[in-house]
Amino acid sequence: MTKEEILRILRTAGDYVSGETLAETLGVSRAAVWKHIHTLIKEGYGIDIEQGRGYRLLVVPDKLYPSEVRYGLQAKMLGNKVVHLNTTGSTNTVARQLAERGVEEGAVVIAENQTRGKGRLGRKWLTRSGGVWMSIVLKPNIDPMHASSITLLAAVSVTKALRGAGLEAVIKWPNDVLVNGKKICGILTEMSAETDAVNFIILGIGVNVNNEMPLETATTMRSELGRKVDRVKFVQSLLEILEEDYLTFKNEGFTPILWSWRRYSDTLGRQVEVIYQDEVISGVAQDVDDDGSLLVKTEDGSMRKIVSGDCKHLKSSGR
Ligand code: BT5
Repeated sequence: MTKEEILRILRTAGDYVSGETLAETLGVSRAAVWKHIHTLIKEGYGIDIEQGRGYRLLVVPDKLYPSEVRYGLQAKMLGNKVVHLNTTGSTNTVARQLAERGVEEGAVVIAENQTRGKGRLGRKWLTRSGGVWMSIVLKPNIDPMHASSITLLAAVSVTKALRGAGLEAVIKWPNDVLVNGKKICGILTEMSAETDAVNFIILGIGVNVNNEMPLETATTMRSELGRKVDRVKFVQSLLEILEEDYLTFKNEGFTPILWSWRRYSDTLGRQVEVIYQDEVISGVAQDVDDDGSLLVKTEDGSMRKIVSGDCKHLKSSGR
């Protein structure tokens, strides 16, 4: 895309580049170059225009534009296409529409804000600008019964990315990532499947980054680190880690992911209370099974396998 190309040239040059050079390099007219420059300025890029010298990039906006996310991104498959929206209902819904129209695996939908952010089981996900709200289209060749592996995998990748940014992130089964006991990230995987095959999975990830978050149970990267975070760098590192974990999953299966999950888990070894289909199951969280189910040892000594549910940590694991 010419606009992205212009940005790439201006970034690499770090100096003025004439309209003529841009036009020649890209094989378009100078008027077309000017049109793209105008759009970039409208999008918030600070570009100095000097007669006789050309254009110089001075300021990049704090937006998760495809041209930012894809610039220097090491992931090959994830982010091969990035759709950016200033505001939308839910990025999961947009990603689903793209997947239904046959978009390639790895497409990412990112919004600066959502008006109807979705949590699990019809719950709401609070969205404020300054966070990372994105959905990724995946097409794993797995049994639909094993789709929840993707949720656990994503929790591992987000935890690694947060740790890379300097935060002591841990996982609460099944899909929450916590820092200092507060939720910093939620994951919502939605699936389209036949009886024995997955058509696609929409992996929705919400991370509180620089945004405000009024919930007492929630925290943000900014408030934990005491400084603003470079969202583009964070998204890039997340996509790169996620791609690596996803390839491991495809090549070696779920076992290595599960070991990482166990290492980062704050749930295992704890006294928990899990709400599962109108039933409250209390006991000690013993392990996760190879389909991502939680194994809870109840007071009468029996072991319960919980496929999905809401988990409350009761006592410290002492870990
Ligand atoms: C989740 O649901 O944690 C899944 C959240 C997925 C959000 C992403 S954002 C991009 C993509 N597009 C979407 O529309 N969704 C995905 P659940 O486990 O049901 O947790 C929901 C609960 O978390 C709520 O009931 C609140 O208690 C709490 N919550 C809501 N917003 C939050 C936030 N921003 N940060 C932390 N906790 C939040």
